[in-house]
Amino acid sequence: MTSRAVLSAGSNIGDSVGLLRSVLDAAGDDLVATSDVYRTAPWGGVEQDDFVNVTLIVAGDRTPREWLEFCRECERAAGRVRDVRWGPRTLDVDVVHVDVDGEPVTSDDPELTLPHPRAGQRAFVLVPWLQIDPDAELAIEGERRRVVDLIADLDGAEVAGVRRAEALR
Ligand code: PH2
Ligand code: MG
Ligand code: MG
Repeated sequence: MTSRAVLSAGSNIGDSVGLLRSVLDAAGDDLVATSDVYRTAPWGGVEQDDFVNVTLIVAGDRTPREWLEFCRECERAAGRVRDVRWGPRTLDVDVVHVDVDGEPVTSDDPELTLPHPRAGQRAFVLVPWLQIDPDAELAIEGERRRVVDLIADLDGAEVAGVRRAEALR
């Protein structure tokens, strides 16, 4: 199965930029595009350090479930630490969106809900995604929305909290 996936990676513990780079390295030839690194205010109400985030596009011979496995493998390799929901973590890699044969995949599997149910509210996902795909679209409650419009609908302070920091490669 040839698919294209949008992944979001984040970290706020340890060598965070190095951990983001480890995801790109693991993607190898499947890596299609990478955003710059963004420094982002924590989303979700837990008081903690700022995160670094990237959004990447990968494509290859994997099922959506296999992209999830790829993400988990990256997290394991990073010695993932996570205690609190939406709290600090060494490395989090989430599957945001998958296309198979050019069509978006939807799934209500609790382990892999597609598209990611909270991506549309997260400037730290959407802003880097828009950088690498200006035409990106995300289904919100079944309705296809342009990512550029989703960002315009977010709270301005939230968007301003997502600051482009450096190129990864
Ligand atoms: N990840 C979370 C919770 N909050 N906030 C930012 N800015 N970036 C993240 O990657 C992040 C978050 C849990 O997945
Ligand atoms: Mg996450
Ligand atoms: Mg996650």
